[in-house]
Amino acid sequence: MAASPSRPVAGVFDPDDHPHRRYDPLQGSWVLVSPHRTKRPWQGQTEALPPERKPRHDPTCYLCPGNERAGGVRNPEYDDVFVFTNDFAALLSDAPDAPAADDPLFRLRGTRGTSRVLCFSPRHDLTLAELPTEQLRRVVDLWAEQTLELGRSYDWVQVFENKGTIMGASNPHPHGQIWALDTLPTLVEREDERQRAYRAEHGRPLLLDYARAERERGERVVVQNEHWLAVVPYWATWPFELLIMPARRQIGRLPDLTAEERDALADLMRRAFTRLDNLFETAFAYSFGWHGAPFGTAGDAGARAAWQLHAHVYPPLLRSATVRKFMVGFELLAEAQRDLTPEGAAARLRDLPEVHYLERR
Ligand code: H2U
Ligand code: ZN
Repeated sequence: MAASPSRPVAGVFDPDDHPHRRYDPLQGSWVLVSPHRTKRPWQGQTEALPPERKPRHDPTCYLCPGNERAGGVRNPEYDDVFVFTNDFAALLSDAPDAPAADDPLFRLRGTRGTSRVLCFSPRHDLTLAELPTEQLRRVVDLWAEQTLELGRSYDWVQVFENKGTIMGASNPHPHGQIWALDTLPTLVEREDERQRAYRAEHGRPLLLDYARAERERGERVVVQNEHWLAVVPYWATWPFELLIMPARRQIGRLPDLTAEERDALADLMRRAFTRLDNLFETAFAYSFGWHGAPFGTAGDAGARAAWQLHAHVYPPLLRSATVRKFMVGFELLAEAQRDLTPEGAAARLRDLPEVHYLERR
């Protein structure tokens, strides 16, 4: 074998140096880890940086208080959080019945649901990381209220946020979305299966065991408090991916959180997102969202015993405010792959201050 600059010394296996695969117990899939490649040079694409300073109110923003949205509806002069039905909803509550098509090559199912947009604050210029903790707490309450309400009609309530143009967010105004539907989406169905199987085999919820193990090991922990834990999961795909989960007890869904747990969550989220922003001194783009026990017939006793509430944070940035990880080639054709180890990523995030870089300037 020819010598190569990135080729580690063969011999005793070292997970910090040698290629290996790790198992994602929530998805039942594998990720290839290639730590020796972190030394390779890069001359690829860079992303344009968004402007750092935004106005508190933007007259052209369709989410700011008092402004007009598509179709001519005007937002109220809201001064807290604000929810409306997406003017371009991906799911419709009154979609017509679809005849089930069961040809093995042309299967189809009808589906009903709804999509909402959630404004986290009237301030156009702040992100979740910069919101005062009290306002972040209001956002947690809003997620819980919305989940409870939509869970009465739909099996799955997906709370999420796309942040940053490189993750497809259409507007910098701090906002998220909720899509609710009458069936379990594909990735959720797999988490449901995996958590039920783990509970059946081990007698405890998968993510409660995982949180305990990660608190003991410590090497992948980024932020924690009395009630919550944020780690770069052992099986992370994205370079600085985070998994946020309850630290100590089983909690099925957002509405089940106590007042104290909600305060603690606001604290943990502010600290975790501040660390991400501080890493490359930029508003860190991500897709972020909550998974909890399903509702309706999908939320039976078995599901409620197995599910642990958690949030996935998937940020694309890799080595600077402008260099992202692409999921291409091997990832699209074979399986997820990463270079930087989850332990290395967690150590970098742990080394950062919890004061936001914009506040320090
Ligand atoms: P994203 O930034 O994650 O794309 O969310 C913004 C949503 O806002 C998007 O789904 C909706 C879009 O359909 N929208 C409205 O409902 N009304 C508007 O006037 C513009 C955008
Ligand atoms: Zn705005």
